Amino acid sequence: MTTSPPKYLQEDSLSEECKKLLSILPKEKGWVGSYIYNYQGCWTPPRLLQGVIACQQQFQAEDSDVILVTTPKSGTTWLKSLLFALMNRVKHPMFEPNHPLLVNNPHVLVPFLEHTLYVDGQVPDFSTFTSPRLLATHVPFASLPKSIMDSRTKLIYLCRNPKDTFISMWHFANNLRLHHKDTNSIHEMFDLFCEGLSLYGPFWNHVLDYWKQSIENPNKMFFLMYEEIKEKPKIQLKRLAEYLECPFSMEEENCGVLNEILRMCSFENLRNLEVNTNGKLSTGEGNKVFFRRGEIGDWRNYFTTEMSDKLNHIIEEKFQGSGLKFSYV
Ligand code: PAP
Repeated sequence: MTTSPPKYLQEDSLSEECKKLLSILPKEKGWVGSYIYNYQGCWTPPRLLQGVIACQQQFQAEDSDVILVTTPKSGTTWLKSLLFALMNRVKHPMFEPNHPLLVNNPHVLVPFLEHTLYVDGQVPDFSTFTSPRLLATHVPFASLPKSIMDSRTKLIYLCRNPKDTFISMWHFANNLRLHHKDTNSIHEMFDLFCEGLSLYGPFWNHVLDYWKQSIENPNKMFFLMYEEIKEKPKIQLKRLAEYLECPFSMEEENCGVLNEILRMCSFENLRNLEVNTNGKLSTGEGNKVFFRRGEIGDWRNYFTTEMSDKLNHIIEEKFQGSGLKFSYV
């Protein structure tokens, strides 16, 4: 059982600068901590906001960086593992018995900028990183550190259909809330989600802003959905390799490297590893919370017809004319 919230949700020891900013930002009740604040159009808990600001002020992107951007609960852990395996397959061949993914949670191998590296507002130590650096973030497009767009850094964006995203988020929040006495009903959380009040919400703004960027600048931004990886994992992995300019050779294909990456990063395999069953992140969460069900369409087990209709209506309204379509909703 969790005894204290993960570090990025703790509200103590914030910098004076952050406290000053919080005092003037719009705030609303959060799902887990007491409040979330609207910074640059996006809802964020206080500690994460400190991380976002430190990252905006200090992060210097390198041309060779690869940054995974995701909406929370869209399959970040999965894509982190796939990208790590893909990009490090020369240094860490897939069939080696001590592959880092077998003994580390993907969040350790591919750290979040604002959740982990900059969460204390300090300059992190990048000296142990090898090039190309593989990093991650949940921040919306408007809040990306400037150097990311000014450099040749490549971005990969991942989202997931909003119904499954919501259910995954709701479960995750329930886990985090174990240390609180109160519980929030699914309906209460659902209404907040629909109003845009969720971690890094509004969900639709997050997705649409990156979607537009991916259309305008496909060499800089690769847009992907959880459902697309589930449906055609091999094709998506090959597309990612090509986008990152490290395509699979014929020999690798024949030797089963692709299949082995997909097998190693599969839900079943990662979930059952000792590190992901009993391990914990430095931010406090147990690794196992990142491996709940790993399926498309779990929302059907929770949504009423009214909830489904309401979200369909919002999706229709928000994404109309964008060319973006979610499947399995
Ligand atoms: P984060 O944004 O907090 O990092 P993230 O990894 O995006 O979390 O979301 C976790 C979801 O990805 C979980 O979905 P669920 O709640 O619907 O089950 C988790 O099960 C799923 N997931 C994690 N690893 C995998 C994987 N290897 N394959 C497929 N789904 C996965």
